[in-house]
Amino acid sequence: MDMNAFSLKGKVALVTGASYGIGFAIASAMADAGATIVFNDIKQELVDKGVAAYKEVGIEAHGYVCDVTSEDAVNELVAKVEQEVGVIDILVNNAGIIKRIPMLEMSAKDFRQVIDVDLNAPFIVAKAVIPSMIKKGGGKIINICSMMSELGRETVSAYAAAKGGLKMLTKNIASEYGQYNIQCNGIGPGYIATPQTAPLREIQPDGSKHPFDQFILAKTPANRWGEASDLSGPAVFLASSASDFVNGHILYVDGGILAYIGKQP
Ligand code: NAP
Ligand code: GCO
Repeated sequence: MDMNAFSLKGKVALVTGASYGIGFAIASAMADAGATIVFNDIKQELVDKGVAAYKEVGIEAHGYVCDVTSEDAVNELVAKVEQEVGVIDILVNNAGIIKRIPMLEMSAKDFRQVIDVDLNAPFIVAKAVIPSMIKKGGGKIINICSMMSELGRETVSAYAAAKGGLKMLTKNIASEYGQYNIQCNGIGPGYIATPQTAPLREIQPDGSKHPFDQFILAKTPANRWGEASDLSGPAVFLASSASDFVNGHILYVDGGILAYIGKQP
């Protein structure tokens, strides 16, 4: 096999919400594989911090301020990137939020905000990049799904609804645009140590692990939280020509959580 199939040399990758966290790790890995990195964040301050963080690891990333829930802002971003950097070959819909609120206490406004960022925005950004991908002869779209694309749990109704919908949006984009050599797949991370999950890992006042931390370790055969870098290889694979016949697939990178009933107490 020609291992160059895993190269992203000459490709432009847009990773949304990638100043830090999972997006930063995925973008850095794609840069290591040869891609030119474009990322966005909501605030200029975070974009500047992100550009500096990429520079620290030797990556000249192109950072833009853009709220992915705004269709006008996203269309403006894509036009600017195409002008200043080049046509987007790889899109990673990574930007996301979570609100952990029991459903009966959750306002419709809060529910809608999570759906807006985690489901509507991936639709908006994919819709903005697909026309140029078609013109160019193909492209790669990777949606960052979740364990909650398959499972529910208390307090995450909006997030689970969004990530379940994102799984099906992934399959639908694959179905509708596969004929144009566009592959759309998902990555479903397990529990990854990032700012988003920091509240679930806080050390308790008595110095013990957070109950949720203990719960997740018992549910994970790998017996550890994932690191954002655990997603690097899967992301490069799905962004490369090595996965040209993989379409509509959700690749779970979860240490085995979805396969495991959980450790007997
Ligand atoms: P994170 O640390 O909270 O980072 C999320 C990123 O998205 C931040 O850079 C944030 O920017 C950005 N963002 C949020 N709303 C945005 C908007 N409207 N427009 C543009 N950027 C926006 O989260 P993470 O843990 O890295 O997660 C990244 C993705 O992986 C999310 O989709 C998440 O649902 C998913 N995921 C995470 C885990 C996990 O265990 N961590 C597991 C499965 C899936 P600001 O800082 O400006 O808000
Ligand atoms: C939660 C966590 C999870 C992770 C991730 C798991 O509160 O349950 O935040 O939702 O973020 O999505 O795959």
